[in-house]
Amino acid sequence: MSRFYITTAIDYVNSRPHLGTAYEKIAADVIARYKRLRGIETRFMMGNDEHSQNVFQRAGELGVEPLAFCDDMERAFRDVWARLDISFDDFIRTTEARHRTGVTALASRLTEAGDVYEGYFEGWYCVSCEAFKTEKDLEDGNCPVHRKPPQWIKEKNHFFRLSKYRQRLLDHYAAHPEFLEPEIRRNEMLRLLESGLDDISMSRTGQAWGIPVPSDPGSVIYVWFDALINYISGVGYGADDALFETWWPADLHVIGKDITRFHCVIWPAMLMSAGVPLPRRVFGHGWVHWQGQKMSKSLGTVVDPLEAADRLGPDPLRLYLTKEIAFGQDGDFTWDRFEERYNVDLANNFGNLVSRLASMAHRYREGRLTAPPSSPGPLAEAAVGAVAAYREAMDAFALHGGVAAAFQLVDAANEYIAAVEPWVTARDPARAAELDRQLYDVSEAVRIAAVLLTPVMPRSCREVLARVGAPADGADLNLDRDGVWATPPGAERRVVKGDPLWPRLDPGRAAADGGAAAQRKVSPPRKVVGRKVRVAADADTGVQRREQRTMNDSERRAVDEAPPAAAATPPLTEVDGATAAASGGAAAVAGTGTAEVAEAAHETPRISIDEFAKVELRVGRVVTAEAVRKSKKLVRLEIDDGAGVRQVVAGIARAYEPESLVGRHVVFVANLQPARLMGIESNGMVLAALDAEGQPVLLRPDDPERAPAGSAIR
Ligand code: ME8
Repeated sequence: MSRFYITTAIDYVNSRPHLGTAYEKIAADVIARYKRLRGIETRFMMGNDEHSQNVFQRAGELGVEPLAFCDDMERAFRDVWARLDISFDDFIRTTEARHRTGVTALASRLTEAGDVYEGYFEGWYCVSCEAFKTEKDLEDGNCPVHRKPPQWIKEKNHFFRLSKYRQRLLDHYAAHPEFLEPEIRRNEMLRLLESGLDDISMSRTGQAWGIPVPSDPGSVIYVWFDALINYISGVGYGADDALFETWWPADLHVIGKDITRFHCVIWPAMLMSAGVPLPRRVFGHGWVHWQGQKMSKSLGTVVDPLEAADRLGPDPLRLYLTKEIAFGQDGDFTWDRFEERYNVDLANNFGNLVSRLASMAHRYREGRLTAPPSSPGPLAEAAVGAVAAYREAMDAFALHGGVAAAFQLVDAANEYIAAVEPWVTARDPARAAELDRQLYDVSEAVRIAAVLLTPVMPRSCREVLARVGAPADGADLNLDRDGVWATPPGAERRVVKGDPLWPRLDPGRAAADGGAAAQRKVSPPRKVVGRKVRVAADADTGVQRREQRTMNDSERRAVDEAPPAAAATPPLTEVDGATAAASGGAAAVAGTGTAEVAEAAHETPRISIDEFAKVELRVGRVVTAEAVRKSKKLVRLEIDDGAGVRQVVAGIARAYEPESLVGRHVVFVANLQPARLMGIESNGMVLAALDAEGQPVLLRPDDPERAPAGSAIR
């Protein structure tokens, strides 16, 4: 069996993880889980970097022993990683005995190789970076990363002959172009190597917090030398040869771009000196930005990853970071964007697909789906394409591309439902096998999408797989076996209904509350400024020809389901004159319509244009639709009104399957006062014409591209 050893940077523990450091662990976790999904034996190691001066100082400020402080921080870090579902196999601390053994062994090898000598260092040192700086590294005298002045230090140090390895490093880069990715980082390192290398300090004097230099116990190993060695001490270097042989060289070091030089110049040179093979690859990811700056504890620009995970769940956070930030580049985090993507990708897209499938499977097949003996439909092809694109992207560490490929399949399944209209197929008993095929194919597409997304959203995908009747834990899945389209004739699947996996949020609320816990509710209608309906005063516009008419029996039944105490806002019934004439009338079939309508259309008094102008009519797009429980007529809709999403209850269930409504455009009254129907708040009224039987026929714009959600109607 092939193996994969993956590591992340080990974190300084002077403060808790933030979303930037968590991003790295999530990305590495996605890669590790993907490798396991591929059936590759994987070892994923992370850990804590404890011998930093910052850690020592922080412990001093708190009046505790540094080791006791590190013990506490380990618990805090492990807690965060557990809550983000980071599946590491090993967690190393640089204060552990196994690490000390590895550091001592490697430092001795460098000395034996003649690559260590004593000298004096005088220059700048940034404690936050734990790095020596030259004048040209500084910006206005400050460390460019931490935006504060470094310290000037002068001390006796042990030096490592880094300069000796310049050419060998260049040769290695030439022979192994894959050694450092992405390319921009490789080019940076090549420029650095080409400009020449100085020897570097590998020890600090006057400090007790650290691992003593073997030949000079009065000095400690410089924290970066110490830290880098974790990658080999974690797999038994200097202590357990069998373990070391099994796992080293590492297949991938995942690190932030700010520490590329340590990993791609100093670390390989140390290994060359010690005669240890180099890691196969290093990936230098970008930064998570917050308000235009690197998220950084020393800059104080941090978001707590637990707050983000608590708000919408760890999986939506993992998805956001993986999908929205091209791996290798910088990316922004904002609460608004996080919530927006949650709504778009999860509530409206993937989650909605799972709900639609479950409700159709139960409505038409009591939850049992059977694959019929006919050839697979077009979704099979979409799945094959998505799996191939996913593999290619994930193998190249283009995690965002892998997720996008999985979502292509989700989109294809939603489009397929819209195209084949299973609710129409279901009306014709002669098309039973076709309906079986349609539903089974959708369930298969959902299953495969869940398999592909398992590395990113392990918990949710487990739930999705259970709901589509293919229960499996991530650990049981194998891409070669489970990422293949399979609808063997006669195969059965039991689809399970459940609460929405990702209830839709009111977008825009997050920024306002500055990060409080999520309230999962649908928005009340928004006040739309400057978008009032204007009605042309021209008699030829048709406005004067529009009529109001009485509610017929069917409409009355619909609104009669409302509790008697419902608000009594007079609904205005209004449609385009031509449509109304062709379909025999027009009706308010929904919404706050619990009140009386003037009797007898022809006796209805005419209204002035000013009165009509009080009514705000708009185009909306149905985002979700579900039957209202215990009602034969009402459907609960969530409608994108161009400024947000509002809930409207409509009396159209006899004429429309809820699933058929998703994605379609409707015309609605936007400024009705809210009212309750069957206990559900309704914020507006959807308009429909009525056919000869009095059934509603929904209105929609002739060209939704030109009149999208939010367009005013005059
Ligand atoms: O550098 N966005 O530790 P650290 C993305 N102990 N990644 C970020 C980030 C951000 N805003 N901020 C930090 C150290 N990181 C050393 C590593 S390894 C032998 C020693 C990344 O706690 C950062 O680039 O400062 C690094 O890869 C990791 O988080 C830990 O940062």
